[in-house]
Amino acid sequence: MRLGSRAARARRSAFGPSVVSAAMSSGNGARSDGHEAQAHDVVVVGAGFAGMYMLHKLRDLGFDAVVVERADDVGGTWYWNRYPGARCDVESMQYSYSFDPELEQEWEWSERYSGQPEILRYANHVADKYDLRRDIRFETTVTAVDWDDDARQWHLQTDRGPYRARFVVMATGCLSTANVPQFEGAETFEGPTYHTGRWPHEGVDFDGKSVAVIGTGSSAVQAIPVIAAECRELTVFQRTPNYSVPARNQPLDPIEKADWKANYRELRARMVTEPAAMVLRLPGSEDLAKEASDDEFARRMEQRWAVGGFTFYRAYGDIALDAESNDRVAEFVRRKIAEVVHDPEVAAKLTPHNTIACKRPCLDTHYYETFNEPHVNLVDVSATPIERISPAGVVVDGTEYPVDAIVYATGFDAMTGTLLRMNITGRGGVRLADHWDAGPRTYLGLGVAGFPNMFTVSGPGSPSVLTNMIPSIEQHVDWIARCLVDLRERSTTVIEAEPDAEAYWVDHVNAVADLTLYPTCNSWYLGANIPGKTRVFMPLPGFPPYVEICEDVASDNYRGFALA
Ligand code: N01
Repeated sequence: MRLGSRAARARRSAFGPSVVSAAMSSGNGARSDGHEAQAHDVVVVGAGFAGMYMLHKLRDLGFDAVVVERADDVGGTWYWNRYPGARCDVESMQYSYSFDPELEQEWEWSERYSGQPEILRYANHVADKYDLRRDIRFETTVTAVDWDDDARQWHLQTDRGPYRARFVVMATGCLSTANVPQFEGAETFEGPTYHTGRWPHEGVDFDGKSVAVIGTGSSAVQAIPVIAAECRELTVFQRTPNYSVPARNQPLDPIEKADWKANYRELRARMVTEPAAMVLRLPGSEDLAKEASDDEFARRMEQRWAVGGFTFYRAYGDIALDAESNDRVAEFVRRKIAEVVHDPEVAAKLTPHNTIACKRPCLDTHYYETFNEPHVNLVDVSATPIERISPAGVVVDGTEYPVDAIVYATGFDAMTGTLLRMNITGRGGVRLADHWDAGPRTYLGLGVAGFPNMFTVSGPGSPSVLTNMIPSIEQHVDWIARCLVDLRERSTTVIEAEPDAEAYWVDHVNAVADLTLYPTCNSWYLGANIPGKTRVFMPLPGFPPYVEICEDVASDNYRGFALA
């Protein structure tokens, strides 16, 4: 068992003293609020999979790093999203860290796709194994982050006192700020309300209750069948119908698990050459859907529908690129919905007509089937939005739907929400909120011009949410760690994305996205789910070429970054 390097344990600071009084340093911009600022080489914000690995890596490299985390334990996404049915839709043998062969050999996944409790147990195992908690400050919320140009360091204010550091790493997750729509009268509702991304830890009992679920995204698609199995009556309020493909979850076959473990190094290496950083059960094809004969098309799609999972979307190479091919695949799913759902009126309401997979694709277990249950109702709010929430329930078009509890499965202020809420101010007092007024601007999704020494893990402009998140996180953490070591070796104290490089990268992300069908839907990828948010396609499609670009930039003396 590795507990981090001796140098790290000795808390040797690579860049300066470990604890400095904020009062003493008020001349260089530290807030003098009476608290002693803890000084570190690096402050990492967030103790999810990104923050945990970042801390482990930095310690091993001899940096003095600390993580601040608003929750009372590790896990990030998997700490907060405890709603019924919460499960990862990346297969468990691949949704795990690769950095330590011992870890991947000793951990036992039980299902093809792990449920939230198992993933959270894994996060806790990692925290224990590498003794991470001693450098994580839990229940600590960052309230302001200010760059001090004279001292070349960041000052962080938290609700538990100030910190200062040469570098900050934002490991804050892409989907970590809940979106709760401001429905009129919401506060008057007399029953309990829940957001899927803020689920109570003690669990919720829906037995005998009448429950409303608002939303039909990935969270709702997972939660609806499980809530329906528990409650007396379920009413789903759907604004946009969603395409979903069967996950085909099942206990993990011991032979398959053993095979992965025996070949993990080779398979991990293969994963990062795949478009979404995951190896699929059937290989992706470059054939064009629109050119396939009817028989061949039906055979191939049926096969992938039966196998389940994201392999469905790689049946042809042009599904995300060509409207005609996309619609052919969409029509296949529409026919499946009509086959599964007994009531034609309900089936029609559940049937999407937009581009398939331009919103985040959903995988399900009995989602459409659930609407055949006599106690499950579907209310279409596409034409007549939810009017208000009354003390007794949800009101649409003058009709009140009385319920005992409301579940908001209404998603997140994705990719930028958490960063912007931290009040980050860069060089010259420029606020990140102003710099990103017309949408997020980054270089490689790693750095922001005017915000020196601040790194974002899986930030906007990187493939992040379009991939298996853990390999993407590892790639970013490894890149940042290598960069910090390079800076230390060269006695360089400041690295900052150049405005030209950032402008080039923003154009590049947009140009790549415009080659795809992604921008054709009102998705959270575009910020379209949040009223007033600027619509810009935020993640970069194309994981493997991106990894090469990052490597190339680092090898070329951090091309596009100014070093001082
Ligand atoms: O959120 P969403 P999510 N009135 O934004 C509706 C990841 N994830 O939490 O489509 C009525 O997708 C909204 O309607 P519309 C994954 O990346 C992964 O479900 O905007 N409805 C939509 O139906 C995913 O994409 C996993 O018209 C309103 C829903 O709420 C991301 O998290 C599991 C409304 C929100 O859907 C977010 O998924 C779960 C309003 N005013 C999540 N406002 C797995 O790994 C919003 N809606 C399996």
